[in-house]
Amino acid sequence: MNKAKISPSMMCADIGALSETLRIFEKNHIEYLHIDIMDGSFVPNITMGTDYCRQLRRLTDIPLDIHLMVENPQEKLGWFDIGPGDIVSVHYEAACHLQRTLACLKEQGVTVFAALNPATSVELLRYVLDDLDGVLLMTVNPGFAGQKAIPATIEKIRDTRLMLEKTGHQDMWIEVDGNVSLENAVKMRRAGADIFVGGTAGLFRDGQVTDQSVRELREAIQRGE
Ligand code: S6P
Ligand code: MG
Repeated sequence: MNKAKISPSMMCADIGALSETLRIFEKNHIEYLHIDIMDGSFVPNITMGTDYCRQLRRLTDIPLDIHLMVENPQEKLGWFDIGPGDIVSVHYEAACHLQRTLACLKEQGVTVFAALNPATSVELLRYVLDDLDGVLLMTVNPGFAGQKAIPATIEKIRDTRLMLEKTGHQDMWIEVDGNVSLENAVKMRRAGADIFVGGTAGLFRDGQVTDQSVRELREAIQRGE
């Protein structure tokens, strides 16, 4: 089992309290910052972009976990200031030539993940597993924070972990994104997840993150071990 990590969803963070929020993350050894890049086309919403990533980089040393929800991701990879230590996730459903896109990311030295919508089978990644460091499983349909998790995604985490073990990729990461509440975090960890995106359900429960909300999420994850 990989060591569990938390990746707070920055679209849920209070923009007026960004510096304080980052200091709380640093103090609590938060491992990544999850940044949702939405283009209004692949998903019905528009969120953060390249400048936001650049500014965050200036404010903290916490590595970025960039979740690209955009059409034609390959042509946009060069827009981001990314490098070793950062995670970049590309959606299977958005990349026409997924293997080529993943290889391109690898050349940039980043940690490469493929993201899957809830309805997409993990079997579809079987022939690109060697090009991946991890899989990002959406447990809600991408586009918005504050949704309810789709129950079948717990079974999907289990199936993914099983497939990784069977194919000799047991060290690969499984990231879960969507409604990672304290209750769901236990089940997700038990099913085999390693990286937990903390949003309105788990980390920003009262709109703000606190030492206590980080601690409670870590404890919930640990209860699943
Ligand atoms: C959704 C996006 C996610 C959300 C996160 C919010 O499209 O990819 O990263 O920001 O899931 O978390 P929560 O706890 O509000 O569902
Ligand atoms: Mg996300």
